[in-house]
Amino acid sequence: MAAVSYDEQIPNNVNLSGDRRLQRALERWHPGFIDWWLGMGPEGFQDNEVYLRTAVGVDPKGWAHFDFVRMPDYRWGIFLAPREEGRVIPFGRHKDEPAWQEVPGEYRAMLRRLIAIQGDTEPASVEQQRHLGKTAPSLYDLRNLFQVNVEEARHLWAMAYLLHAYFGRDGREEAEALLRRRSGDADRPRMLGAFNEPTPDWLSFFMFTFFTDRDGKFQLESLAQSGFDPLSRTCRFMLTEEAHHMFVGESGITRILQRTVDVMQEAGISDPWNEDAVRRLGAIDLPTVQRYLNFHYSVTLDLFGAETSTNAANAFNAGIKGRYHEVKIDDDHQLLDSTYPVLSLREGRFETVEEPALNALNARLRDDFMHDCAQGVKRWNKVMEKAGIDFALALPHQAFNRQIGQFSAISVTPEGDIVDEAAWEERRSERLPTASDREYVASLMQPCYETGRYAGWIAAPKVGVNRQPGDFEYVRIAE
Ligand code: BYC
Repeated sequence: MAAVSYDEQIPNNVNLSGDRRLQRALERWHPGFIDWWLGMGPEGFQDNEVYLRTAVGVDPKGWAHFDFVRMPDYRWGIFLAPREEGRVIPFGRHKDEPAWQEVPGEYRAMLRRLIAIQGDTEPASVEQQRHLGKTAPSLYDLRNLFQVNVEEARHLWAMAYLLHAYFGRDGREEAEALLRRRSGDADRPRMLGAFNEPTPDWLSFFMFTFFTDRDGKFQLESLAQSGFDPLSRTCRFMLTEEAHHMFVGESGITRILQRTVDVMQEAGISDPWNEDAVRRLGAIDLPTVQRYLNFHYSVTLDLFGAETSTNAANAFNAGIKGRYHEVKIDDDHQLLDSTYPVLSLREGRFETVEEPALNALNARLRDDFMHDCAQGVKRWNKVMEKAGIDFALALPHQAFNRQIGQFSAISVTPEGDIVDEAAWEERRSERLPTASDREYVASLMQPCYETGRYAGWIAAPKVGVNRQPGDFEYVRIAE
């Protein structure tokens, strides 16, 4: 396994010093990246020391090294999972041919587009989260936010590397463009919808890392199957980082729920729908958590594209983007004759239709994602069950609040009833965060930077980062 070299300006395990042209190209991109980080990365805290983990190798078991570092000095770099000798393309028309080490000419445009989309999401999320440090509920959470941010920035490096190393001049231009687009900008927005939504508060942040980073897990896993070996190896290593981001989201919401039920129990509030009573105690009421969940889940479902897609079929046929856990699936991996059941709209009603499996790949990946989300929601609901509070969070119906695909044309309740637009609008405030929900959540967002202390709306974590004690100073705030 190639060890990570930290002696060079750009840490890497791809023998960058052996390719002077590529090294120079990346060294030219580097200052633009640092400018972007300083201008669009976390606001403030750039001079504070933060307890961060850095990759020291690509072995999933022991890759991390924890230490205090100023974020601009973080050792971003290029880390690929080790090359598997004799790897073959696992699916599609080229199944069982040797995996490509160079970009196959006929699929160049398709590959470049997928890598650019993936690359675009990474800086976008950092931009979305850039103001959150000012309102962190604890030093522990502040540190987790920054860990997520530096790793998303490293994922940007991963895609910029592929563009520079394998796509010549247009790859370089694409890598420059990744630094120029801006989340939410009217003229130069990020490519995908969810990455232009603001992340104004920590409830949104935890929902984003639970749902949207999970989209990342499923998309990266499908790209990790790719017959283009450098993409596969890059994504395999990125997946090990993504797991932590989903942990931040899942545990963040668990801690919010825990605090809410604790406060309700202490005050003897048994009716979870009594939002005002819970709010008067400074906790986040459960219906508000549900509305935020509805928003983030539905916006993230859009990231999987249309239910039936020839783009997805072409990428699979070409051996460029596979299915989730492709190699573990027991079928012919070509899908020429098979079908897949897709929830569809037929004459104004839902109907499950057997579509050609190749065209249904987006729907299939979305199904895998929905299943994974449902498991997480079950774990969240244990908090209320244990406290004996009669409230369960639920994923809304997959057609609820959609902007992409066939369901974007209809109005659907979280329970899955198709209603007319006026009826939907009338009850919007029960289903999606309202201005007053957002105002209330915003009012709670006061920083809590005292070592070992937590804001009143969130419980302390069960264990510290890298098993550090409860009073550990994760971010050195005091000058
Ligand atoms: N917004 O045939 P369709 C992550 C476009 S998250 C705007 O269904 P396809 C992360 C589509 O481009 C993972 N446009 O498209 C998480 C197409 O346009 P063209 C990111 C959209 O290609 C947290 C047209 O509509 N990675 O890593 O099958 C923090 C027709 O649609 C949207 C990837 O997504 C949308 N939501 O599916 C940090 C992987 N949806 O070509 C990071 C790469 C569709 O007709 N991307 N369109 O002009 C893909 O695999 C696919 O491009 C998509 C879309 C799944 C996104």
